[in-house]
Amino acid sequence: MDWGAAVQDFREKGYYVLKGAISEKLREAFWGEVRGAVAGEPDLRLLEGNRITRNADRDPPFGPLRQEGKPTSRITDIEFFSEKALALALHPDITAFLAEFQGTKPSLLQTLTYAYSSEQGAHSDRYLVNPRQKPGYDRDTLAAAWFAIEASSDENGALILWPGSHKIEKPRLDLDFGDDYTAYTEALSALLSQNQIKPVRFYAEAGDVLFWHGDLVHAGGPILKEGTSRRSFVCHYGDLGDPPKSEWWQRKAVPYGDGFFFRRMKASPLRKARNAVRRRLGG
Ligand SMILES: O=C(O)CCC(=O)C(=O)O
Repeated sequence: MDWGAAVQDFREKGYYVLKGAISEKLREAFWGEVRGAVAGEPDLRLLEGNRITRNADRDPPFGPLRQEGKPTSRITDIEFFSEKALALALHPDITAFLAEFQGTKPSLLQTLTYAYSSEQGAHSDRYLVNPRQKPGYDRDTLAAAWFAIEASSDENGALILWPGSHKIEKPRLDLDFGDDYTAYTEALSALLSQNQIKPVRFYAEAGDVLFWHGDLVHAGGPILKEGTSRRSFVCHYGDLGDPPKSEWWQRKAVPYGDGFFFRRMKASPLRKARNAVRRRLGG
């Protein structure tokens, strides 16, 4: 594989597709571990909009990952509970591509696991990915890999991409819109039109991997056939150094294949007690 040519194409368009990179066996084993974690891991976290909840604190635990009228939920950091998540995230083809892009070994910053399209409006990840282990990382090295665990179509909300949009200056959700997501996505959509950047849909086959540049505008397509799943796994990477150092006491860098991930350290007894009180008080 000519990774240099692949990365040149990526730098130009802002995305790159590796067709059929992931075997069915690995995809299904991964999803089996996701199901296992949902059923048995009290500390698994779920993100809905901006709200994070622990599996154990939900009533009923987890429930469906999509409910009418609510933002689509995603599991965060499944790699704390799933070895197969690491086998995907730091697969040799993935780390080879990212090493070519970044010029150093990639660090896995965070992961999101979806059973459905997020239906999330147009956005760039550049200022949305803020890893606790190193908030001040070099954002020019940010890239994502999106793994198709199943095929995507118009019915289940195939991803929407705006090729070349990583090259234009954009407003920020936090600084320019006070975290008003609707106003932010509307402004981005207007900016894309002004720059005559037209969207393309990514109709994935199961096993495809799509890389997108940290500043490429993308969106989760609307689900046209209610209830149709679109299982996917999204990993964000950046250059945090080799070896990377966490600036946060609860994360420790661990080598895996040709990259790194961060393991969550156990909370101290004092912190555990404080968290329990907070939860009881609903804080
Ligand atoms: O899979 C999706 O629907 C969108 C994912 C996404 O936009 C993201 O994780 O940044």
